[in-house]
Amino acid sequence: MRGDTTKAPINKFTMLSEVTSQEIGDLKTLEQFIIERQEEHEHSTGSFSRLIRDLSVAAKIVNWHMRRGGINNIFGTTGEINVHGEVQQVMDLLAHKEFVRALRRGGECCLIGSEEHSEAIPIATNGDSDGDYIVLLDPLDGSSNIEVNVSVGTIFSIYRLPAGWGTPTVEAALQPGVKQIGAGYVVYGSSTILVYTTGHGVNGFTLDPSIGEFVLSHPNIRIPDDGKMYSINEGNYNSFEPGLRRYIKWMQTENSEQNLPLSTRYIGSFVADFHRNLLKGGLYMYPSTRNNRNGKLRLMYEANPLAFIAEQAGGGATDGHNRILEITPEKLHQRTPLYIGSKLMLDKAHSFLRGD
Ligand code: P6P
Repeated sequence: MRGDTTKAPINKFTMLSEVTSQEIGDLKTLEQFIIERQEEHEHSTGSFSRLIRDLSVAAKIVNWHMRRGGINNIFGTTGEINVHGEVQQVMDLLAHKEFVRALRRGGECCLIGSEEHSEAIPIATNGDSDGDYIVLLDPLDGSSNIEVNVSVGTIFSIYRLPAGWGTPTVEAALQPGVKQIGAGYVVYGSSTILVYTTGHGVNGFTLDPSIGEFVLSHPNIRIPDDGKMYSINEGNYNSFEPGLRRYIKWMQTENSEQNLPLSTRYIGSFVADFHRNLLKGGLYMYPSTRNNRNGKLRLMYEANPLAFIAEQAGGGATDGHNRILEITPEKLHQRTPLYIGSKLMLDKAHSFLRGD
């Protein structure tokens, strides 16, 4: 009704078409949010804010390619095998190049570690690397799912170049997860959402294609202490350690008093499984298996960044025994078993793994 002053308040379910131009101003973009929060970093010069902006620009470009992949025939494999002996997807390489390009242009980053590149990549501008930050990333996790239209994601981890280090080398990147100054992921799903933390809580931003901006949609995310879903590839059941097999069987028992059985939800895309568990409660597990004795997930650019987010949201992450963020890294691409998500589910898993 014209002039109706009883309009419902804007919330995350409000369609943009229902929002007047004045109300659009109520939406907070990622860039506005970053600038608002800038003073959280001592000695903040704005360079960290620009780094997050650079990552978000690359995410928008990857999203643009992704949404047309089937039309532009950029799905499928490159015919190459990546550094880990895995078949490389066209989109893996494209995402890697877009993030390297954005970080190189932004000038805030001095070194990149990428799942798609065997060696760390120094980012020297005008002959000298003047960036303060090291970015480790999985440009496109779960990419084998792309051509069947299943959600995939980008994961990034940010460290400061240690003071007085000199020329950045891969050793400068090999810092334990507790030294991260930022971490995040982008999930390219039914919508494209960027979630990140700088150690002051976790916030999520949904890409609004009509204005080309990530808009704050999930402020101060907290993971439920308990959950009703667990994520694991049960095809590997027979190679799991006995305590884990007992834990899985416990979750499958019929016991209404203990709200059992739980449900299993396993997308085969870590970022998608993690994002659902972060919002709804749950536990993702990728333990040691016959084909991956040290687990499959990489410590530096998969486990550490999402462990930082999980802990900042009130959850946790371990290798089944030790806190992920305290593992001292030895190699850029090293793997680790991973248990990550709701605190009470993680505690229960540890109890079974200890044989309590
Ligand atoms: P599996 C994708 O390759 C990935 O790294 C994660 O995103 C995913 O959770 C896992 O591997 C799936 O591995 O062995 O269960 O197919």
